[in-house]
Amino acid sequence: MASHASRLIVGLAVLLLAFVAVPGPAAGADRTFTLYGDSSLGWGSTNTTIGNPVPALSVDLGDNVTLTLNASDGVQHNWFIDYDGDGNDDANEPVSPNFRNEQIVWNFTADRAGTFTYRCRFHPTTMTGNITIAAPGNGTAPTGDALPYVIAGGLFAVVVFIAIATVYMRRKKASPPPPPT
Ligand SMILES: [Cu+2]
Repeated sequence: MASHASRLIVGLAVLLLAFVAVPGPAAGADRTFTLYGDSSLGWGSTNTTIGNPVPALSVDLGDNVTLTLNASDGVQHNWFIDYDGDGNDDANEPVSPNFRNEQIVWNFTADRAGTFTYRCRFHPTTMTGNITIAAPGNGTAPTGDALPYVIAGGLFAVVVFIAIATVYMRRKKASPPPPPT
């Protein structure tokens, strides 16, 4: 029976090591934005604040960006990042499906650093905004994003340590007295 507690301690230790070995959010963070589109007014973060160009979006390189796209003006729209600035959605640019009088949820990976114009392919001059994709190390955002994970990791390590110590102490208390010699 003693090996049961030992195995539990080893298991917790492995769990702790595995967690410590993970260096925070190395892959991109999840970012979400909601946009409302209108062919004559532009984009807005709410359906009463639509303008052109507005609003500006900021993410980090490698982020998984989820957009909730809305339109209710009766015409087709899409959303794309005009990486090369030619006004067209190209094969190597993030391009959403078309949407009309509906809400769609679509995601892409921010795979190029810089500040770009996002547009609608059907209204490329009246529906525009800026998106900044920050490269690692050139801004404060990555540090700010990582901080909660670092704190959570530290707290988790403390909890695991207390759990291991508790199991160990209980095991010692429960041990039968040594057999008479
Ligand atoms: Cu449009």
